[in-house]
Formats: sequence, C-alpha cells, structure tokens
Amino acid sequence: MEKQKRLVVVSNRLPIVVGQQEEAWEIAPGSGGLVTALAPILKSRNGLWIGWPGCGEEAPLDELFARFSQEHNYRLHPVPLTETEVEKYYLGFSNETLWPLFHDLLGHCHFSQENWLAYDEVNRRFAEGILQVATEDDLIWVQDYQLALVGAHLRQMGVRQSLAYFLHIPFPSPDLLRRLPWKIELLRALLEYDLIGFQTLRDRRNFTNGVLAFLPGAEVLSRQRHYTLIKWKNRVIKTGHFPISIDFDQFDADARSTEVADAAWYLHEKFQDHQLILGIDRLDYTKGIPERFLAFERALQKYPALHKNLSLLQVVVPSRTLVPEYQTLKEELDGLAGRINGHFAEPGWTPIHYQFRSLDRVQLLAYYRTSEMALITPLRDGMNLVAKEYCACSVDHDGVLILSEFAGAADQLGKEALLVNPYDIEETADAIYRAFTMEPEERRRRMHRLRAQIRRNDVHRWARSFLAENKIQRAPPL
Ligand code: GDG
Repeated sequence: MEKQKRLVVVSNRLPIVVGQQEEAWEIAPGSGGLVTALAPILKSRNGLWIGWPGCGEEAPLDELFARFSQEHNYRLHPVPLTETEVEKYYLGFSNETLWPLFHDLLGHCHFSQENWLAYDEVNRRFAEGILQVATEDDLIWVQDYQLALVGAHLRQMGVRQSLAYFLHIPFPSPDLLRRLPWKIELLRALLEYDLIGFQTLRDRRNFTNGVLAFLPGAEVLSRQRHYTLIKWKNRVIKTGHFPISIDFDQFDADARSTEVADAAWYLHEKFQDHQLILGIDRLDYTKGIPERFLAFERALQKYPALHKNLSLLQVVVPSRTLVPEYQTLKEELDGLAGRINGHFAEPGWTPIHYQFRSLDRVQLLAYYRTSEMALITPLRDGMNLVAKEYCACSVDHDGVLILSEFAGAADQLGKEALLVNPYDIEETADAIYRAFTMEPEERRRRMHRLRAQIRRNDVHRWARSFLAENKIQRAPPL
C-alpha cells in the first residue's frame, strides 16, 4: 500500500492565538471550523501548517511553536508579514477587492495596482516559506482567497508535485469577474493547482465558465456530477465542489452539557414570555444585517401578533472596526435598532436585543440552543457555518431555520429551512411570521431532517472527501 503523504496546510493565518499573560508568552489553538477539521488529519499525518502568526516579531515563536507541536502533534511554520504588507495584501487586495467582488458586491470594490502587486509579492513569500520546509513528497493544500497565487509561484520556483486549493468564499460569475483588471493572471495562477475545491456547484460552474470566457485555449474535457476536468496547457486540472461543514457530534454533545443547559435556561428565564429569533454575524456588509432589521420591522408592522411575543436577538461580532466602511455599517445598525425599538418597544418587551461583541463558546451554544428560530440572511456567503451550528445545537429538535438562498448552505439545507431572498423584505417578513406560527410537529420534522443532513455531511467527511488520494494525483502532461 502506498504510504500516506505528509499533509502541509497553508492559510493566511496560522490556527493559533499568541498572547502574553503577565510576563509569560502563551500559545493556544484557534477555534475556527478549519482547525477542528484539519487538526486530527494533521496529527495523523505528522503534518505541518504554514501561515502568518498574526503577532509582531517580539514573540519567541521558535520556543512557542516547539511547545505547540509537542502538545498537538503537528508543526507550525510562520510567514512573517510587515504592517504595510498586511495593509496592502490583506486589508487591501484581499478584503477590499476580492472579498466584495467574489460576494457579488461590486459597489464595495476598490481596485488598486499597488495592492495587487503587494498581494502577488506576499503570495510569493508564502511560496518561499513553503519551500523552506516542505519536501517533494508532501501533499500541499492551500486555503482561500488570500493565497490564490501561491501555486503559480511554487511552479515558478520549480515545484512539480501535486498542489491542491480550496476556496472558502463564493466564486463570481464571468460577468462580475470581467471587472477585475487582473482576472487573467488570477485564473492562470489558479490553473497551476491540480485540484481546486469550491463550496457549491454554482461556484464550480462560475469558475469553469470564467476559464472558458477569458482563457482562449482552455477546454472542458469532462463534466461529471462531482467534478469537472479542464485542459489547459497540456495539463488536466480537476475542479470539484466540497461543501464545508462542522463537527456535528461535538456541537451536539457540547450543547447538551450542563454548562450550556444552565446558560440556556438562564436566557430562557430572562425572555420567558416571548420567543427568540437569533442572528449571529461578524460585522460585514455581506451579512445583510440592515436588511434583516428592516424585514423584522416589516414583520412587526404586518403582524401585530408578534408584538410582545417575539424578539430578535442579534449578535454582531466586531470586525475590521478601523475600516471606515465598517464604521458606517455599525452606525447604520445602531440607528436602525434604535429606530425600531423606539417605535415598537413596550414595557417588558424590547423588539431587538442588539449586542455588539463576541460571545464565549458556552454563551454561543446557549444562544443557539435556546432560540426558537434563527434568521440567517447573508446577501452572499460561501457556506455559513452558523446555520449548521444552530441546527446541531437545536437538541430538542424544535428550532426553525430561516436561511438566505444566497448562502452556500442553502444547497444542502434548502429543503427544510425556510429559504428567503434577503433583498426581499416582504418575503423575509412573511417567513418570520411563518416560522413563528409553525406547528411543533412541522418544526420537529424539519429540524430532524436538517440535523440528519449535517450529521451525515460533517466536517470530517468534507476533509476526507477532498483529500481522497485519487483526486489529487498530479495529472501527467497530455
Ligand atoms: C469563511 C466564509 C464559510 C461567530 N460569532 C461568534 C463565533 N462565531 C463563529 C461561528 C462560526 C464562525 O465564527 C463563522 O463561520 P462562517 O461560516 O459564518 O464564516 P467564516 O469562517 O468567517 O468565513 C464562509 C467559512 O469560511 C468556512 O468555509 O462558511 O462562507 O466566509 O464557526 O461559530 N464564535 C464565538 N463567539 C462568537 O461570538 N465563540
């Protein structure tokens, strides 16, 4: 049997938090879904994670990383970035160009040649970092939109082995991609990978159509249910869609823990007389939070039965707060929540409980568990793990999920969730009322199926299916 290759994961940020307690430096694993998915595989494959540590040079990284690898059985390798690089490559090109464009929000795009060049240069530096520690027997797996050009730089540096890439955010249609001044460079660079993974079939199709539209000579060799083979410059590249997910069993078990049950009970006591509809989002214009507030306001106008019986519990996690656009969004939300509460509040009932902070995990799970409904209405989203986490924590099987049709998660959950177009305030308002009045039996039936779907397609399955060895053999030249 062929020996399993060592896995090298490359992402913008390393999956760690480095900090100082009193005088002593500390390192702890980060908490995102990607870490949960990949850590067990990295451990079993003696793996390596390469990325920006997210801290300044004063931290004693060698010592901290050695401690980390002893405790976690996989190694870390840093790619240090200067403040200017972070500004232009990360905040600039990644977050002000690719992020809005790939989320269909052209109006938020900023196109700057200087930022593009910084992006290219930092991607080259990541490739150099990989070369310092990876060998030709490793399986190299690059993550997300910040690092689209890394594969091409590795090729220029003479790397011949199989390279894999996964895009966590949507891929835009050719019409939108056309606007990007560097689309050709971007597409050519992506085709240097051997396997390219997307979240949904739509993203995969958008990519194929973009390649066919902008790269004369590219050809589709085969379109199958799970993958497309593209021929480009005497090579065959495989693209597929692999919807990312969560560690269902972990969420389910944690949501049943005494700690979470107590916190959920406490919340329930506080909101005794009315149902809760939950929204949890990072502060971001892709999340559709103002539209959600307007839909909730409309529901209150249309359906007086909701008064004193339903509150929107909206948690907004601070993010990119130094960027003026995000400050404006925050002010808009403050204004809307104030206006709606000012108009509808009555003694003992506040329509919108709006919290601008992050929650610890126990609180987060308690919010999921106790809320009768979730209102998850991004204007566009690669997947949206909050939707899946909400279902996994609905351990009494009685939650109702209202979900944007533009979240990647809608592909899998669309049958049992109430799907809405977040731009359609009327439709979303009606869905809120429908969820509020849904019979317990229908709630249970729908939630039961949602949970079964997520349990079956959990994050471990996602990682396994992507890494299935046969999908990532480097295609020989034709
Ligand atoms: C990308 C794509 C894709 C949120 N608030 C708190 C908190 N969270 C956690 C949730 C969830 C995660 O953050 C957010 O997950 P998303 O899926 O919404 O988005 P990202 O991970 O930011 O972004 C996205 C994803 O990659 C995976 O491929 O789904 O479309 O944009 O896990 O639980 N966690 C805690 N407190 C909070 O207040 N502890």
